[in-house]
Amino acid sequence: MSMLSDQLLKMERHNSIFESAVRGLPLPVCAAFGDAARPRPVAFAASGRVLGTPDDDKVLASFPHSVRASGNAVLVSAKPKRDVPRGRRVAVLFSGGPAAGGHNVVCGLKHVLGPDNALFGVRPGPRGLINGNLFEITEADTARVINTGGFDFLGTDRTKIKTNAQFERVRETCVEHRLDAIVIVGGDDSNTNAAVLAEYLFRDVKPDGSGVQVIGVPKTIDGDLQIGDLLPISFGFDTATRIYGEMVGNILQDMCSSLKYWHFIKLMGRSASHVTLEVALQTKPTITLISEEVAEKKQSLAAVVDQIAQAVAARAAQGINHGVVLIPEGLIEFIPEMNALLADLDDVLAQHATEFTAVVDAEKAAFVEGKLAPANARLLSSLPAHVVQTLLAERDSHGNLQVSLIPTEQLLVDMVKARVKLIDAKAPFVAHCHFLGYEGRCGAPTLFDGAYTYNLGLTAGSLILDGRTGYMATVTHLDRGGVPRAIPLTGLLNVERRHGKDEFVIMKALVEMDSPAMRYLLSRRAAWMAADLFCSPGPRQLWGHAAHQMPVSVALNSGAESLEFRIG
Ligand code: FBP
Repeated sequence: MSMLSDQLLKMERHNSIFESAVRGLPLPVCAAFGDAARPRPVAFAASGRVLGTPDDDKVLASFPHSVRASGNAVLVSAKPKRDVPRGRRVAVLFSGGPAAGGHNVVCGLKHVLGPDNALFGVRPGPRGLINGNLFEITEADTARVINTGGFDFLGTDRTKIKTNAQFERVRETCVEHRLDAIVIVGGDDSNTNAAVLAEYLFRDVKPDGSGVQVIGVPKTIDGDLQIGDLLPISFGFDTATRIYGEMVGNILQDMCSSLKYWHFIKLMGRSASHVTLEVALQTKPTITLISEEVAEKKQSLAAVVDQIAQAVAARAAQGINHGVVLIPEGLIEFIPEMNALLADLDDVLAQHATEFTAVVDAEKAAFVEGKLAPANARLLSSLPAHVVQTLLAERDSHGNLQVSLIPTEQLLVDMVKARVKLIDAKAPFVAHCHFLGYEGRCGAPTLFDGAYTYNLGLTAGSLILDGRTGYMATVTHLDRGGVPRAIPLTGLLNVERRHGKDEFVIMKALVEMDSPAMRYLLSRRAAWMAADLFCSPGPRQLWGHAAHQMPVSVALNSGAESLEFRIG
């Protein structure tokens, strides 16, 4: 066999030249954890901040143990942990969509728990916890997965632990595997589930009557799990937006080279438009739609279409027949008339679930239209069949509509084409559609995500060794060394009407119109539309000058002086 074919064979199973190199990438740690080569657990103390929501009374009634234990106090790393407990058995799982850096959370956990405690991986996600599918994670495992993208080491799923039977099965898993703690790496819904589980497992699980600790870790590429200065961003957002930023930069470069196409690019991000805002700040495209702005201005679908069509016609009048339009994945849900339709649909589908399942596919739309308010029924019947089909599709286990399946970009292109013809029949308009979604979730973490997640793992493990439960791990001051903290989950819970009933939820953080990042976009957007001022952020770097960047929107919103992050 030739040397080259031998080398190619060795690359199989995650051993490309790149993957082998990133395993050796050094990760900085917050000063609180001491030496990066041998990070030590830290103890926590109350920071003086207490969280709460208008629904505090209802939260106390449903989560009495957790609220009394934490007092909803935010914790901050205080000093190195003395008398580190031994023999702890900790399980970790991924929940929801994958995001870059999850493997480093596991590595941080394993390293801080040390050889005297055991870490178990749960496969896959909450379903694995219900089914008791656990295996012990070794040092060799962490050396293999560190700095690699995706969640493939453990897998993930979207099961919501909600029925009594499911809770009982989780308790059985804890007893069978003699667990002391569970770490749930997930988004807003999964961390809400972590709060519920922390209360359920608070006591009477182990033979001595004690409970099982539950700690959440904030993950989602959508960036909609943010809690002011306590949680500037969830992990995975930076990597995903840097991957999308590179691709959008390339398309902008092609647009300006070919000079004949409009590109409509939908970007992932189920509800909030953080991903689209970030990619716009990185690349400066022709048009950027922000769902929250559409909602605030109460724009109809026709108004959004008209806004784009007018821009197409205005540029055509200048002899410019190209452009790039960024579209947030969740746009449809923020257009007021569509939002009213979706809320009505959710209630109808929840109330008539059994009848709806029995109706044959071809008649499902007519069945639902008969039960909707007249205006909503009219709107539904005006939409293309493929869009209606997606709106009627099964929700995930958290009750979410699968917005990534709605072809908003194609819907807009069709409607803009028709509208441009009416404004200026001679204006050329040739458009391509793109959806940048799944390709951004599992890339190897940026240095920002890699370091952030490793320190989140160290923080989550320290919280466990410090005897805490019902908290979400966080690291603040990302441009000034990094400070490990803990956010009480019950201090974040609100009651929201979802799918026809009241539920406890951690509210999704939407793009705020008066946030510095949004204000910056608004201050430059007209100039980007008038002339092609775009830039190409290029491929993400793990070594060298361009590696030490944090997301532009995070830097702007946190008042940082530059894009440079600094941990350690
Ligand atoms: P999480 O909030 O669970 O991290 O998932 C985010 C996301 O990537 C959304 O941006 C997208 O709408 C959705 O997951 C797609 O879900 P699925 O992987 O089930 O298709």
